[in-house]
Amino acid sequence: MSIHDFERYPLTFGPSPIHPLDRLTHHLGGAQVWAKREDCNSGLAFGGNKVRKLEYIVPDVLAQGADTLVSIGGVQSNHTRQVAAVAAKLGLKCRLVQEKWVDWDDPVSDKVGNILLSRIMGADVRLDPSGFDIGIRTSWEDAIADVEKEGGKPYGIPAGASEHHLGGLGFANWAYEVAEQEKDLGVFFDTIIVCTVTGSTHAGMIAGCAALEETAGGRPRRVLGIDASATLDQTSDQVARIARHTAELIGLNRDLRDDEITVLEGWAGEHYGIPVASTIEAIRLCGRLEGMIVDPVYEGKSMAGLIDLVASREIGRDSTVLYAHLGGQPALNAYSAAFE
Ligand code: 1AC
Repeated sequence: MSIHDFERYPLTFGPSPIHPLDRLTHHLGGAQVWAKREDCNSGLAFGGNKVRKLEYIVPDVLAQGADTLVSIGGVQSNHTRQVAAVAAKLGLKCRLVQEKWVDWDDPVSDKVGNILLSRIMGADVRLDPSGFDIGIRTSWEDAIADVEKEGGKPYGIPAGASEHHLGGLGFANWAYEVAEQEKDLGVFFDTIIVCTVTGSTHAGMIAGCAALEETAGGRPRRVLGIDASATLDQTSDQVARIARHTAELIGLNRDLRDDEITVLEGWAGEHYGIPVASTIEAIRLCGRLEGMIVDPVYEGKSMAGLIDLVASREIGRDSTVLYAHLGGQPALNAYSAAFE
């Protein structure tokens, strides 16, 4: 079995764009930095990394004859917004549990950005006071049971689609897509930087890169996850578990080594969803140098990591780095106070 044997329901425009970040590269004075843009990957509600994962989950939704997608995230979850978009596209209903994962005192944070888009797309949005946790949530299990009691046919998609058995496939395939784009562009990305919280984006990349190396003669590269959960142990365990499961699904004939699974701490701050000084600096830097918008919850933190790793030469001057932009920008609407 390989990644190519899994059914994929097309929800993206095709390969997401890759482009150099020349002015950022010049500013950092070191590694060549490029970005691969999941924020431009689809016409569904501004796209994002979850759309890629859902391409591999939708065939199972359709096979099961479900009529309602049930998912969960924080109030400003990008994931739930993308589930709402996919439900709308498929003509399904959508029930979303939006927990209070972030203690961010903005009076409109439950009204703007991602949650606004989910409401516009017709999702049944239910707020829940529970705090942050990347694991399986009883509020989500209750929502699935409620849809069933109401006579619906629910299909549960956990936070970030990460604890779903097919949740790592979207980004395993991303690795193959990168390899094709490298041939066209005449570059090789020796280092990938990705934000990690619930884990399946990062885990899928690890599994995909390992499989590429084993089956298609791919060159080894580092996939560095930047933790934005501020619950490092839980995220690291989840990344490792999903990476190993996904590697097995796509036919990797060996166990992943521990040194292939790297989650770096130092840029999350104390809490998921709360930007720190380095987050805000990274957001402003990308905006001013590249016109590229990154967000305070995910990409601002992974970009802060990239900047420091290049500055400290942990990523060498001769490195060519691919920054995975996962598409978290709509949450910015809830963070205006951070930029006053
Ligand atoms: C945490 C999964 C996550 C989201 O958008 O809800 N990235």
